Amino acid sequence: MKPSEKPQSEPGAPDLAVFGRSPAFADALHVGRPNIGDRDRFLARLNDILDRRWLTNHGKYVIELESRIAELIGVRHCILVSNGTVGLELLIRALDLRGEVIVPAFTFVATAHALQWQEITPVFADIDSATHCLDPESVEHMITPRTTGIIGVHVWGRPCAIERLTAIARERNLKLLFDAAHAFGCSYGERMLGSFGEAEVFSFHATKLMNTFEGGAIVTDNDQLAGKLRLMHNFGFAGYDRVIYVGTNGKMSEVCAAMGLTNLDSLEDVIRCNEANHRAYREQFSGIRGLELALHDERHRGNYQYVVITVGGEAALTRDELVEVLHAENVIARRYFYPGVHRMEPYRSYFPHAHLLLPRTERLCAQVMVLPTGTAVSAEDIARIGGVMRAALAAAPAVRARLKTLREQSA
Ligand code: T4K
Repeated sequence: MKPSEKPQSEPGAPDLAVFGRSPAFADALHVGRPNIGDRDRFLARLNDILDRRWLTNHGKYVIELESRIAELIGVRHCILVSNGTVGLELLIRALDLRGEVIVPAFTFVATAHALQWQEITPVFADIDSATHCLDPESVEHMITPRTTGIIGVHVWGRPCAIERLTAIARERNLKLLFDAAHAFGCSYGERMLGSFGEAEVFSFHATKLMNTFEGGAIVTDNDQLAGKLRLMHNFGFAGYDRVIYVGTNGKMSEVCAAMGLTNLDSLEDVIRCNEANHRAYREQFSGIRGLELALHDERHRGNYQYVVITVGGEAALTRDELVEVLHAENVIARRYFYPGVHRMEPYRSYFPHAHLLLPRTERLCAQVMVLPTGTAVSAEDIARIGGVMRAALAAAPAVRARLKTLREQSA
């Protein structure tokens, strides 16, 4: 509902914006508001960049950030790139993947696009309803003679079934890589995510736990692969006037690396803030029938960057109804990853029956909503969001009828 379509307030109606009350928030509360580190430190770095007139091409700040990330993850190589999608594209190409590659459909569309962009067919496997990550059994069912690899996605920063996927890849002679876009700062037991498979790719997009405005990183222990990736992300240059490989321009600029270093300095504070927000949401939603907050397994370290709620069949309102209620209150909840990559183009046209093979993905796509968190969201905001949700659920029949009327009026 747009603000111009604000309905008239009804006397005696629940205290909700869909009934014409003032929204709970004057300004929109977004999922993915950037976390921004110490401004003075960033500006000092920016001045240094300008003073030295070294703006990109593996400058001082890119080198420093690569070395700090490699150390944090516990790998030998980190190659910073212009964004996570380009990182995936480069890695897929460097590993010489072809034919078919198995991926989840419950992911951001970039995971599949990075394959399709190179005319490799993404084959969608189903997920485990408990972790929201690839189900190894479904992966096995999707393997054909044309399969060359598996891309696991650590959805919400929760680790994939790494051991089982590694065993499948080994047995079937497939390359295993991970889209770790959500998983910076997360671990699998004692070992950091980023250190598994052939290599892993982080995203440092503005909306991610740690941002470099736009950016990403490929991390690996494989020296040969790292060497190839370094050439590939810089046109194949191996020195002045010497191109020895086909490449593109996937480099990160100095200003992005300066932002990354600044944000890395405050990474632990951001994770602590996210964890506190996660706890606050947990308190708000505990005991509400049908609402389940996705938790982090205590055996692994989470970064808590996403607050993910599944709205089950027993809830008094559906996920979509709750999202409508929240949007009216200026809480811009997101339906990640609705409707599922298999239902987006071109995949929907290529594989019109894919949904029949992905029952758990289908269910989750209809149930998940992601709520605002990060350093821009306070405990008070979360209490207010909880209040809105409880008020809406308590008045579910009236809310449902009201939403129907509003939909009919705007049709
Ligand atoms: N693999 C996975 C599993 C991923 O989730 C992603 C990215 C990738 C690969 C690819 O990595 P990158 O190539 O992006 O590095 C967002 C992000 O654009 C995308 O990076 C992210 N995943 C995805 C989950 O979410 P959108 O289109 O849903 O949201 P967007 O960009 O409109 O931002 C969300 C909200 O955040 C906005 O409504 C407002 C707020 N926002 C956004 C920006 C950019 C701000 O407040 N400030 C900002 O600067 O995709």
